[in-house]
Amino acid sequence: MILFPAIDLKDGRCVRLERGVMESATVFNEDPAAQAEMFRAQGFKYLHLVDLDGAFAGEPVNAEAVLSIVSAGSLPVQLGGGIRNMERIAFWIDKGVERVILGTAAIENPQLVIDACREFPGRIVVALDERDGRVAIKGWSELHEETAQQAANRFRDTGVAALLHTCVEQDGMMAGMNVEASVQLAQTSRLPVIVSGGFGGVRDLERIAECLDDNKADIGNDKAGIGGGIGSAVEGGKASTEGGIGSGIEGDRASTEGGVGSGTARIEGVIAGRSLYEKRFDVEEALALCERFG
Ligand code: AMZ
Repeated sequence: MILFPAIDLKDGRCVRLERGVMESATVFNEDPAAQAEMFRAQGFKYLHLVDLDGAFAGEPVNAEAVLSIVSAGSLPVQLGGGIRNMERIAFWIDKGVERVILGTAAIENPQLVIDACREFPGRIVVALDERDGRVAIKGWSELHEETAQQAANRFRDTGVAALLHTCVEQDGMMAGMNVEASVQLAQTSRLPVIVSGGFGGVRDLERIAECLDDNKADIGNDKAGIGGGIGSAVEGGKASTEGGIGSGIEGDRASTEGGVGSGTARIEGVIAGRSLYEKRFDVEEALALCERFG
């Protein structure tokens, strides 16, 4: 499991919001490239980068800051926010972005996801941000009619590398994640899911493992316990052949049962935001746990 440190950009600076509200922004670092380098030095392997102004504007706004991070090359980057057409996707991939995240465009123009996955296999992530049971788009300022589950079903066979599932109500609150909803999304969609919103510390990682494996007695044991638990939820099929973050991520399309604890589910990773900046958990411990989960 990957623990993604998040950098959200507003006015060229690293900020954290509460529940996605711009007015709640707290600035944590004026130098995004330096922040990325700090995350690398802490032992993180991949960066989750969001152009917040871009998500609201519908086009990249913090491109300069993004480029400063990507060209410094501290960590491979997945980037979202304001990427709404093929030209932008190609632009960022050409600049060295490992994976591109599509939120609003995936909902409003699902054909773009299909085309982009064909053009850039393994490098497209779809963001399904959920508020009041519906998908939130355009900087979370609008609610779409579909639920995340309904939208996810449309992307099942498009070849997306992963779904990013953010629970807006939890985001930036550090009070724990809506793990059950994300695991359910992974089970019904058969796609790897990145859990986002409310990460508070290692307890959330353990809860994911518990949720994936009913056998709670295995938690805390050796690889046969946690590793076996999560591993057993990942069954064969469709191994990714692309490099980058997506490599080694496998999804099984065979099972059709939904519901937590049944069928196949793959949690690719977790987004850490405010609790990371506020040093509310032990990074080393969290990274070690993720490593163990495989
Ligand atoms: O915090 C917010 N208000 C917010 C946010 N973090 N709004 C959008 N986003 C993120 C999504 C996704 O990663 O989680 O922006 C990306 C989607 O952007 P777009 O422009 O494709 O909808």
